Amino acid sequence: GTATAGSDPAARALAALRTARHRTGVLTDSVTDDDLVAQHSRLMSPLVWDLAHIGNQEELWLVREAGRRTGVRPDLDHLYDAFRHPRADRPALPLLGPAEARGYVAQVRDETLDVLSGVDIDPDHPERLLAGGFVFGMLAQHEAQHGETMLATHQLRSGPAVLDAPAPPPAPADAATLPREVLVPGGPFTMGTSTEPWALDNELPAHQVGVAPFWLDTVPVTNGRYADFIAAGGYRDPAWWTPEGWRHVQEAGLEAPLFWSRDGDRWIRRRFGHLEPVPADEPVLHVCWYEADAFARWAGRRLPTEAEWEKAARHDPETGRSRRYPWGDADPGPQHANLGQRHLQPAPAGSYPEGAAPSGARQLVGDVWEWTSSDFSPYPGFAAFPYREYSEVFFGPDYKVLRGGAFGVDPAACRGTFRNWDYPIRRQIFSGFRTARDADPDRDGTSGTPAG
Ligand code: AVJ
Ligand code: FE
Repeated sequence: GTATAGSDPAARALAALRTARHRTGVLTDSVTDDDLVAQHSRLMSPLVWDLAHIGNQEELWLVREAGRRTGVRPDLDHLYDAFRHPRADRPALPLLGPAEARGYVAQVRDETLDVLSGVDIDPDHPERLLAGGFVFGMLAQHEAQHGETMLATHQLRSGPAVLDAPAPPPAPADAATLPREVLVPGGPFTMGTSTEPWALDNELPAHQVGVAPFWLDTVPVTNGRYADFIAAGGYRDPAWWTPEGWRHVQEAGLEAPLFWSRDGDRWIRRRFGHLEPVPADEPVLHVCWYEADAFARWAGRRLPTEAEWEKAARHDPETGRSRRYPWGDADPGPQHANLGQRHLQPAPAGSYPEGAAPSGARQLVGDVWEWTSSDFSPYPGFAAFPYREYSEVFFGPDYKVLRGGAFGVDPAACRGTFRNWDYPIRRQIFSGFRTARDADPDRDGTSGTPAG
């Protein structure tokens, strides 16, 4: 059994729902009602849309579908259907106002708690939505994911700071002397999962994948190294960019990560309403896939594939099995990773030695989402559940996979198998990366072929 299976599933579901709702409260109560209904960026919904959408999805899937109840406001479905209305159009919709939206989500939550108290969370429940409490986990994760989306809206919003959190702890003493890269041995490993009760459809099923030996950065690429790329003229030399990436750099006028600006001869950044010098030892944040890919080429390296990333994060060479997290099977704690919006920035590179993977790589989970070279595609045996619009409609070459989760990701929506995706031009998300290179099977002695 895993750490999940050992704890009471109903208590776990309740805790995750409460944590998500507490954070929704922080993100929506910290701004004025005017700010709540305003659109801070065309890339984002008004916060009040996210709020009622959270309630509407909970009503739809948990109260009505799994709980077989009439629901609270089924008439609202169309307004809060993300596929019916693109984000840019949402401010013009006849949305619930701030007080109505707050009342609505509270009413839905009352129904949810009633459903939860009346259901037996059996791992073998005949209804798949209820098996292992999946539907509660799904909605807690949905709300947590919108928490991260709303956090991105806060970051895009102008004006004085409204959010506050302590800085992450300083880097541990050995951060400065870590090897630059770690070797991940070749051979097959188990990718994806068939046992995590709250895993989403795109993480299923567990399957064997062969990976050649490769070297991976011990820590994510830092602001300092990224600034070297800028100083070396990286944004002005098409040699480092794919043709689409180069076109995008020209059209969008990219010169640095989003939210960076020059202050004399140094870089400063805007972070949740504060202007501050860019810290050199912190993982770079708010870069798009094209920028990550170009940096890697400039550095003589490449982005890791999604399979490489997951092998580095989960494979235990001692036992040959895949862990739930880099550090083992235990749920994430504050000693393992920078998650859950405890801090409002990544921790310095080299932090969280207790969260290291067997290879020695650190911060694979938490701090910044990490771009991979891979398109978002289904695993062999994929089946959409519970709805095609969660993952299936996004499969294909338009979306790149991100792994690991950033400081604003809730632990309930974070696993070694969790897959995120976005367009390669997006950088309002909390995205960074690390780089890789092929190992030389002769020199590095990791062909995976048994000796003799
Ligand atoms: C998995 C983060 C790409 O925000 O579009 C939220 C999560 N799905 N509501 C998104 C999601 C439906 C999704 N991402
Ligand atoms: Fe959603």
